[in-house]
Amino acid sequence: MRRVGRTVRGIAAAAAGVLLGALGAAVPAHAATGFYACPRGYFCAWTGENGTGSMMKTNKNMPTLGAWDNRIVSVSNQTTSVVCTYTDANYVYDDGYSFERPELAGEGGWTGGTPDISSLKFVKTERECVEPPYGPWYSQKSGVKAAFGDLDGDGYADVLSRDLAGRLWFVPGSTGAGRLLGAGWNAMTAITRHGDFDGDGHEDLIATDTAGKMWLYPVTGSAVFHTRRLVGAGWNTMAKVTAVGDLTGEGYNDLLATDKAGTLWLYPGNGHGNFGARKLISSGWQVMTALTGSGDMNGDKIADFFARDTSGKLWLFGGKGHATFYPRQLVSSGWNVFDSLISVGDTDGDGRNDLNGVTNNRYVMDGYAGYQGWLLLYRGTGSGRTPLRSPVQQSGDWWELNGTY
Ligand SMILES: [Ca+2]
Ligand SMILES: [Ca+2]
Ligand SMILES: [Ca+2]
Ligand SMILES: [Ca+2]
Repeated sequence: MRRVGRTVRGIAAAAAGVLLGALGAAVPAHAATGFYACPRGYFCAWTGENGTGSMMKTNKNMPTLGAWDNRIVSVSNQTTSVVCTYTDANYVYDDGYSFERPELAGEGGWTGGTPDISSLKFVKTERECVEPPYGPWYSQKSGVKAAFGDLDGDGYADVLSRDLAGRLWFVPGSTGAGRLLGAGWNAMTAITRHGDFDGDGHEDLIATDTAGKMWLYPVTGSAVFHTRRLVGAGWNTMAKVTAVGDLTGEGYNDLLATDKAGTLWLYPGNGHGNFGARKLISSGWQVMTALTGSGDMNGDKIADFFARDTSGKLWLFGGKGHATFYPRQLVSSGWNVFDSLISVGDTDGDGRNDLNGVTNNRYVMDGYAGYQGWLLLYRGTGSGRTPLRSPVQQSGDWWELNGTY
């Protein structure tokens, strides 16, 4: 049975519909009647159940439905988009909304109960029925000029947000108004950034794809991406690739990578967008499920990083500046509730680096798990003894995204 395309998040639900399933038994798959009268490339609606009665078809957004207002009883989505339907005109969802995914092969459509649809629109991902396709990100202006995290150089730490359709969005901390950078980013296995790699003084993005290629995306000071450049191949032997700032003390930003055997390697940047001979740091890193290059967290101005293990413990690795580290230090437990750990420097404006995270469905509130999509801020203290304060919830509107960087 297909999944019902009627869910409402955080608002009152529309009148409950009745799901009749794929209906394949009632209507031969190729007969151009009922649901199957809907041509490819269109969203169709009928005044009767199961694709009966009068039919309308559209492939364009409809802020009002004219003669079809409050008359739609069944629908079929033969497009490749998600179609959002709203119980009010102009995509207003005060009284509810729902969505219809593209019908899969053999599926007919959806039959509802109350005919209450008054507007509809086509989107790529379900969250776009009611949210922007990126997470709501706002930061406070930092009094300290950031060496990383601020992609457009305005003093506000920024993020990159990937949606489920694979689009990557630049979200400036100053306004939260996202800008599309491009599509196809679901082919990337690692997306990471931490300062400048090619020597122009602006932070760059590094990504590795499923074929193992590593790409450098030079970014201008206004967060415009230049044409990407191939850095190297063979990175699909790595489980994780993370930009961490300067760990060698030579003044160039470096990468850390763990391979699938659990070895941690440091790739020293050369300041021209490439890397020197890698250096083995240690083994046993297969127990680490996340690495994030936080910048200096313990106040010695040398870059540090965090690692999370399979049990959910977060560890701080304090850099010594010569590709060596102080003994790891336990920060706290319970970090398995995060999908993304976000290190973009100072986000609350006090001049000290912070750590943000977006939760997965293990996050518990009021005794219940399932709170996926919450952004939490851990303010940095600048002290190695207790590097992070208790978390502060920022927003619950980060659901159904595909990573924050
Ligand atoms: Ca910025
Ligand atoms: Ca650069
Ligand atoms: Ca440090
Ligand atoms: Ca801070």
